[in-house]
Amino acid sequence: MGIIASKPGKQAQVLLLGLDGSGKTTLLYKLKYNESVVTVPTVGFNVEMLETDRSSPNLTVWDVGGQKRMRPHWRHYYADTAGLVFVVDSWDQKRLDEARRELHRVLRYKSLKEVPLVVFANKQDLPGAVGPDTLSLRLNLERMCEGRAWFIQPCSATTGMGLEEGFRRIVYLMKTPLKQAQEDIKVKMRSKCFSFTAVKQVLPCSR
Ligand code: G3D
Ligand code: MG
Repeated sequence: MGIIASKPGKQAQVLLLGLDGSGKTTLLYKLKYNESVVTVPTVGFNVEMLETDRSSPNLTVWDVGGQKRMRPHWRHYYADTAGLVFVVDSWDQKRLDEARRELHRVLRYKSLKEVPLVVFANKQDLPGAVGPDTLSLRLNLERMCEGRAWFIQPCSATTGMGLEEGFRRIVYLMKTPLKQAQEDIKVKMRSKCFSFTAVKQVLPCSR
């Protein structure tokens, strides 16, 4: 019996957004199958289920195309979204302003007001990629995310670095009241050993 059957009704929707070429589809399939896939621009969407530990809902992850003509359709996925993941190409500095504008547009939607956010600072394997601190400033995250639980996760979708950590964080933020999450993060930052104890593991599904 699979975990889905042993956790009836426990399912949460995570929306994976970001500009075209930021690495969303690569990230989703690396996380799910631990395989680097050759991607083509996503027209429409990809959807995959990720299984989590018994205490957390499984995740239905929607990877929606990021091209300009697809972005007006993003809002059709907002209603049931419990967690938001925004992927940024940290190497392509020419498109960071565009990424910021699109992220801010998403965050202003009323129905996403209290939905937790994890930003993946992707393509950290490339020399010259900006780190999470700089990216957080360039995206003006602190100000835009007032009243929202959020986290920025450096990662590489091609090597897999940071992917499970980032998804563990979104699960944790989805499960934890905002005040407690902020307290936990402060305590763990102070002790310099930042780790999430509330969520054991996000396990990629077996095929
Ligand atoms: P998207 O789904 O957000 O549109 P894709 O983006 O997953 O299709 O990825 C776009 C391109 O970026 C792909 O290269 C992919 O291999 C590359 N890419 C994604 N993540 C990373 C990463 O972490 N590091 C590096 N170096 N490249 C990455 P192509 O050449 O097929 O366009
Ligand atoms: Mg894609």
